[in-house]
Amino acid sequence: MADIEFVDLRSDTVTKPTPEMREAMAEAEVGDDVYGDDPTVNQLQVKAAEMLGKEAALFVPSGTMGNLLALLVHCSRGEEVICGDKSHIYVNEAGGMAVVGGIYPHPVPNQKDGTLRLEDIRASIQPDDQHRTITRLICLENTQNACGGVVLSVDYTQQVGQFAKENGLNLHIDGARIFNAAAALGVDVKELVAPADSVMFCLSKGLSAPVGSMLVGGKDFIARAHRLRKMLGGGMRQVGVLAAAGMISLEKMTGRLKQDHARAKNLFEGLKQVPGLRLEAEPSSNMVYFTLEDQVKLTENQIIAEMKKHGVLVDWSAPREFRLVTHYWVDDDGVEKTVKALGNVLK
Ligand code: TLP
Repeated sequence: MADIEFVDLRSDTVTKPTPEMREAMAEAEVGDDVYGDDPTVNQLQVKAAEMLGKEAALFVPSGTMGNLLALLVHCSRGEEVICGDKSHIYVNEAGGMAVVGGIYPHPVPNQKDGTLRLEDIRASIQPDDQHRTITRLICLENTQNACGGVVLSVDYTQQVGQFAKENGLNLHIDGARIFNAAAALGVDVKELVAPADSVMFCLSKGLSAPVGSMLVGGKDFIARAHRLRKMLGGGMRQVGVLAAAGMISLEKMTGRLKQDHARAKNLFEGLKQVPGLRLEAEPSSNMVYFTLEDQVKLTENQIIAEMKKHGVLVDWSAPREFRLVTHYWVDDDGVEKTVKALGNVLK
């Protein structure tokens, strides 16, 4: 399967298009998408909305832009979003909501299982007081990347959705890996995102498209996001060449994510046997996190360099902590090779 030299576990963002995608990209019918003339983009948007059970969808260049558009539509300047303190929108999007939108993030602690406690959300809602900002939105992340790629359940999402409604707030889901979450739970993705007003998910990452994410929601919400996408420079013209790969992501790749999760479990079991590594909870999706025990004297960068010599690319996620991510281009041999290589490097 893999035609690559390295086993690349740095992220699922490194996935290259599959041979079928490359063929579809070469043959894609295209048109100027700013005129609404690209049939492949139009088809992808209809398909994405239908799969997630929402009215409309918009093809965007990246997950970061999709999340930013959602925040800009839901909140005006001086308004607030309640989000996890480990969420990608809070930590890893260059403060876009504040920089571009004047939107104020109100972080609450992500629990180990990725959830935000309802009591914490409740306590974060601003009172109606001229001194305060105005709370507008709750944002959840599923799977929750920095908590170990953990999966938020249907039940929990419903509770937060219900809570949001009762308090006049909207709910956005950063579902960069929502299909991984649905696969791990064994549910239709529609059911998982039903309580959300908007969802962003990535076609790149585990679904292997080279570029692109989708923002889904109600018709009016998407119409407003469409205008803002143009403002941010995300009107992409003959972009059916990318949407064609995205169609394969939705039609063919969503059904195979369980294989990546099984490989993550095998990797976790293998790495548990490697002295010097501390592994905690078994992975629930495609991410394996581990911490270096004090006995390991190598630095993170030395480990990265040594692993590269063994043909394996890894990356650290925090001091003394690594995150390894399985995806379409990591097969069983790749998992075995990684465990062996780490054993040798840490010997
Ligand atoms: N995540 C990347 C890095 O930015 C950390 C990764 O390697 O995991 N939401 C979530 C939950 C994400 O994990 C990411 C990317 C994004 C949004 C942003 O997507 P892109 O990279 O397409 O802007």
